[in-house]
Amino acid sequence: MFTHAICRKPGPDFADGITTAGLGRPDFDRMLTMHAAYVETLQKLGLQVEVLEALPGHPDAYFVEDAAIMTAEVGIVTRPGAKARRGEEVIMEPVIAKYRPLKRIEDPGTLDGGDVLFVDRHALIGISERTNESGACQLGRILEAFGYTWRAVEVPDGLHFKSSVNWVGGNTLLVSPSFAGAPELQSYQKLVVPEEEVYATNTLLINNTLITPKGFPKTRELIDGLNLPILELDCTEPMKMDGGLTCLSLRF
Ligand code: CIR
Repeated sequence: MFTHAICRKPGPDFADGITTAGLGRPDFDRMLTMHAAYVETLQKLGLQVEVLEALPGHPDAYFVEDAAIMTAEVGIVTRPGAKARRGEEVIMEPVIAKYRPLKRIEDPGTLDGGDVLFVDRHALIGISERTNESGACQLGRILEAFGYTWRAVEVPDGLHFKSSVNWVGGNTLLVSPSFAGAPELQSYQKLVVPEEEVYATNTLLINNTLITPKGFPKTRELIDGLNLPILELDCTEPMKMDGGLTCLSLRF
């Protein structure tokens, strides 16, 4: 059960963050409205949410998930794979230290939280453009010490592992077509989202409720079959910045 979340407000410079989406420049007011709706949704699900102020000079810092990882036992300060995002982790350190003892990913490791998917006490760690083998192994060793198991998974496309694979309860993953046959994911049941809706694989499971992006009817049909409560949120602005529902919070 998650009881807490940490989010950060997007700043007026958020549109200067890294993006490959090619969906046009996002709108600040719409982004703020969406972010507020996201925070409110987490609160309605019973989470106590710490909302940090925007961080000028770090346009992607509201994607808090990448700079830290929280578990029930430990907080891990990451080492973001994009040079432009370095420094966010240093600023997150005192924030997560209020809640958990700290560990750190060290050079030469790089790791973004967007590449780390927990399925109960098993971590799937994507090796991507942002996360390297060293980062994955360092995290794996930290987690092993607390009784978690883990394995690395190659990310052939998309920004992060969780841009394409997310846990939707039980033994089931919501995956993009690229991961439908992934050998590392063989033991899971998979719901495969059609190519044109890959963005919606970034669906977030919070205490048995699914939060999914609005406007992806085929994905909605797939997850309706899980018989869990589903909430839809408008994600058009974070989508323009390559971000989604999981990146906008740390849950623990
Ligand atoms: C970036 O490229 O780093 C940001 N514009 C988007 C980060 C999204 N984070 C995530 O998927 N965990």
